[in-house]
Amino acid sequence: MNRPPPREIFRRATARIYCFADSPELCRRLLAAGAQVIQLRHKTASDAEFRDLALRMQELVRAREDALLIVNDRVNIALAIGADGVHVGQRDLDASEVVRRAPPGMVIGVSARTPEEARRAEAAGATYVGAGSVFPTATKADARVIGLEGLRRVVAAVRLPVVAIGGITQATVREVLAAGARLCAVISAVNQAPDPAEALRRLLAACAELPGDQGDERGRGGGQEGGVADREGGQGGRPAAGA
Ligand code: TZP
Ligand code: MG
Repeated sequence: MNRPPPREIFRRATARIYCFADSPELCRRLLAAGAQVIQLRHKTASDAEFRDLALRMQELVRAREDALLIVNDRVNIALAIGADGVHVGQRDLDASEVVRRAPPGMVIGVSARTPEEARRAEAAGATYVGAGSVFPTATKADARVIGLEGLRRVVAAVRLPVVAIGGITQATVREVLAAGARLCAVISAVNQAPDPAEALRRLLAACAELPGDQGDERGRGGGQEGGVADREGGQGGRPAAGA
């Protein structure tokens, strides 16, 4: 199999829900339901447990040409196992330091609540910006709500693809994409559903045929609803330091 570099897999992803898994079993089910971008997020595992989970989940996504695994927070583990990607918040390791240490092609996501944070992430060489919390959420205790307006401001501030996060559900996913998000990151509406795979399938169906879909040239060309022409390339054309 000729698996493209992770950044290319990220760029090409047509499934517009960014998923989360904390077990290989959930990862396998989400992949089967169509997930292409999956983050390993586990706040309480020891480093040894986390590394083991990451390796097992990595094996599952590496069997696929169109899916990738992003490691949350633990940059040292992500780098040590050669993960496809890593995601850091504003209080984690500085984005430019992550970019400097990362191998070429690795996806680097950085959380940003404001246009200023987003611009700094972009200047540091991030691949995407994670913006939120768009809506109130019970999943992250310290999340502050930026609303759709805050999301639009982040989208307008950078050329990077923006991954919206926070309280996104079946009822809101389309308006979040319409605000310019490239992907919607969804935790509870998938992972706490009675059947996470089915919940993901329904969300993916709700996103289908929106501007920004791969088959939709309007979206790629910057149509009314959140054009993404400039947001798909990430670091395209502009080599990031150390990348
Ligand atoms: N960052 C901002 S909001 C959030 C994170 C990790 C939690 C998102 O979870 P949910 O359940 O989709 O609101
Ligand atoms: Mg973090």
